[in-house]
Amino acid sequence: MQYFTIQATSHREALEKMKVQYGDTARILTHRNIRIGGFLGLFSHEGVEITGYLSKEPVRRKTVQLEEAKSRILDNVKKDQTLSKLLEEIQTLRKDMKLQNNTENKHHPSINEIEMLLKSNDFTEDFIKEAVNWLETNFSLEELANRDGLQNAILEWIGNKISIGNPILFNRDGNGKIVTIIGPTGVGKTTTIAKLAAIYGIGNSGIEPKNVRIVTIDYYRIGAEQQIKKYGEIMKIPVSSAETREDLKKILAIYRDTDLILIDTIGKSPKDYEKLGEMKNLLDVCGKQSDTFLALSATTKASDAEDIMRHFEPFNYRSVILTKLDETARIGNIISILSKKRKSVAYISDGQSVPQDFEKASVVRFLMNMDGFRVNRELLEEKFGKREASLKGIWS
Ligand SMILES: Nc1nc2c(ncn2[C@@H]2O[C@H](COP(=O)(O)OP(=O)(O)O)[C@@H](O)[C@H]2O)c(=O)[nH]1
Ligand SMILES: [Mg+2]
Repeated sequence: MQYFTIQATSHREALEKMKVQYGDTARILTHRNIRIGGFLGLFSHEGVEITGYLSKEPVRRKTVQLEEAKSRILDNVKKDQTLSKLLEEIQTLRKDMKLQNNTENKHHPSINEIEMLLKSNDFTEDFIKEAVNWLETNFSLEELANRDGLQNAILEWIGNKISIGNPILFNRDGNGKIVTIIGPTGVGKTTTIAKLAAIYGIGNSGIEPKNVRIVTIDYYRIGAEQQIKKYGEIMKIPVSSAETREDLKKILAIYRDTDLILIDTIGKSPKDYEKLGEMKNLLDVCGKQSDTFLALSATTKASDAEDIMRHFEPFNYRSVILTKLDETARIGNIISILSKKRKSVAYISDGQSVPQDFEKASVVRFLMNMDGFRVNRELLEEKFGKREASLKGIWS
């Protein structure tokens, strides 16, 4: 991008100079009054300074457009068109002019570039608007011209919008820690339960194996119970199923001395309010002891994700487990909605392998996933790595 600065004694003269030197591609960015010439402030005179840049496309003169439109209208009239046709023409012309005014030169080209990148990463319109607004109000022209710097800045801004939730924290009072995973059908709740059971039950990444039990209330779906029982068998972790509040109460009482009770839940459609109500009633037996996570697939559309979060709100889930991260290169949709709903994400799941494809969520990991950005990993590690290291939790 080529920038220019022009000084002149009047605004009109500055514009004329600009036209002569740069023609139709010149776009003005700033305009200010200055003092020109002189020595130590003496003999100087008033003047103006304009700055701007050269656009790739020359501005199509509006007068040319108007002329074209006028002859189009006259042609139509000549052809004996009705008055309504004429009105239609005028309206289209008006719209065209408005559209052109709206898109032309609205933002600095660097901001346009960021806007496109955010769009291609599936960030929501609201989120993008906020980002553009932030760039417009906080960056000087000079800073805007530094595109790499701007990309780092916007990534950091996005990073600050991502909230990372604590992983499972074990009670110190010896009571069984209950972890419940809720969420729509097929997002990977059962797979995640198996992963957590393996990580904590078998011991992994330097963790002492813990006493783990699995409870399933996924009895509606044929085969669902077998699925988790199979995992249990392989890992030698007992699996019980609960169909009623009484069942669940009993099971929790029996397992009160275990380190971790993982509860796998029914994956009914979030729109099936009746079933959700039943499930809530059943899970209420766990009381405040339950640490509840919402499993959400990274492939979910932003509007659907928002609906899901709303429907599961009554379960008071503490944080989100983002699943199927391996199935999409774009996560702006989820980041936008998590930020809008002020919800944190504690874990990510990025594949079907138990327990490998599972880790604590991290801002750096999310930002590294961003498509089309020239990511400076070191810089991001420095900004966010330390903060994440200080997050409590035994498993890192
Ligand atoms: N690609 C991918 N598939 C997953 C992931 N987690 C689970 N799955 C698969 O998604 C399907 C549904 O998983 P399941 O755990 O039964 O979902 P649930 O209905 O929520 O319990 C299974 O085929 C899993 O192997 C993941 O992180 N990535
Ligand atoms: Mg399941």
